[in-house]
Amino acid sequence: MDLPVVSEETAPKKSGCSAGSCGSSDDQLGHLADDIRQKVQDHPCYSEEAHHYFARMHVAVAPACNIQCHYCNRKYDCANESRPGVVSELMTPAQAVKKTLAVAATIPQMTVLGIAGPGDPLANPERTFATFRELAVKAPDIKLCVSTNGLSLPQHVDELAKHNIDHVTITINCIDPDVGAQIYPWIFWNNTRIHGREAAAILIEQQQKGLEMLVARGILVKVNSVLIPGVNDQHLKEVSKVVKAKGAFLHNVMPLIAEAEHGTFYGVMGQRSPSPAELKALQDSCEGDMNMMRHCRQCRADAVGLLGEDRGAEFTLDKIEQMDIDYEKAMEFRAEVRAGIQAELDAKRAAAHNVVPIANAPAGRPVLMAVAAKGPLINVHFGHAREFMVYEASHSGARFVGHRKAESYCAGDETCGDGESVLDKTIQALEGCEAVLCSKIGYEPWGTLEAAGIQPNGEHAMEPIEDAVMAVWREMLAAGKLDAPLQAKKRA
Ligand code: CLF
Ligand code: SF4
Repeated sequence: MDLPVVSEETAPKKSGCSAGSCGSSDDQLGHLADDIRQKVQDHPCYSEEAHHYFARMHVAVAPACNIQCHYCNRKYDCANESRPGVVSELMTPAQAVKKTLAVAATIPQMTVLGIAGPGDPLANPERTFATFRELAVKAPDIKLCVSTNGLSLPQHVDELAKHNIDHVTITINCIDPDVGAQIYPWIFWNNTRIHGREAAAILIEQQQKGLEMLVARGILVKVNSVLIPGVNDQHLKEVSKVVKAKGAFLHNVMPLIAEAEHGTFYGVMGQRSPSPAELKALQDSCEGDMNMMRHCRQCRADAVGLLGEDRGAEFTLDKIEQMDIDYEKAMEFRAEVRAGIQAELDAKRAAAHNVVPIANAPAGRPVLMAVAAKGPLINVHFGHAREFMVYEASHSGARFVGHRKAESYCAGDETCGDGESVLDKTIQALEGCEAVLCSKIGYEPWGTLEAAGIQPNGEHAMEPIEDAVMAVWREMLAAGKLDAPLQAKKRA
């Protein structure tokens, strides 16, 4: 994989905000109370804007789980918080602390340490809290975060509060035990394995109780839900309403990952995953009730780096052993880097604040555009992109709506190997997008994309994403391309 580093190319640079080009990322934080904004502004999962600038890491200290989900096979990562792929190294708390300090010293933008598996962190409370306890002392500038299925949550809420853990994710796939019985074959509860509807009812009750207890203690709660077509797709809007009413801060609806080769029940049974269009439609329908997260990358339980990148290979246990870490010195550097990013974001928000709305804004339909970028600038060659961020541009601005995974078209040369079939797959992944913005693109893929109805654009290299997306939208508008509805063949 193309391992991204925070370099001149990927580091945040200027990100001026021209009229009409600021979308949800700025608006997202504007309405929040100061104390909440402090908690989310540098958390890459809780703020869409922050995910362009700040990194997170997970330490895989929690191997066991107390429930079974039909989408999980723990030879692969926890599907709640990770894409399938084995955890490379299970760690002891002491190793996890060492790794965290090494990453923090190397990646100053790493602001959050999460424990998200590969099992359930609260089914492994000694290992989880030993890690948090030590990090709270040794790296007080790192936010601590945990993701759980919620079964054991109520009994651990006080401990979570004691360690100053401000962010907790609960995976809630249903609030109806009949739906739950189709997702969870069993739970392990009071030393007994319980099956079916009864198991789902206990799990749901514990999740809801845990949510209420966390909110009562002022801890921010994000709810993750796995969208499973035909099982909970009709039900998740109700879930969204209920968790919002109970005080959850953010709802992250993620697509089911079910491949037969992962050996999960759903994978083997041929349960399908939702399409990007189905996922977006559900997220849109929930949005009136709830803040929706759309930038989740379903990370591995040992992920390191910006969301969507994986620098884990740089921090294996043997490599960490070789590192000489002066954390006090690193803390100074971290503070400098973060102050720089903060100044950058403040300037961006001030510019957004000063934008005067355009009277009689021109009509023109919304357009989906794919963007090849790491961070806030358009800085990735089309042929190197492993994912594309998708923005919806309209007269009200550019709005991040999701991302699409892709295979790298080629490793530096557009004419290499079996580039054609990879390109076909990328075109399928970009279904519904009318333009793709990247730093550069080769002649061949350009022609193939154009023929497929996706206009390539390499003219906005190193420009802020939202500005570039809006510039392209305005060009399309001026060219009269946005008067008629999009032809059905291009939309999902
Ligand atoms: Fe990790 Fe989760 Fe904390 Fe983030 S991930 S424990 S809240 S620090 Fe983030 Fe990854 Fe999605 Fe999770 S992108 S899978 S939502
Ligand atoms: Fe797997 Fe996570 Fe479900 Fe446990 S809670 S079975 S680890 S997906």
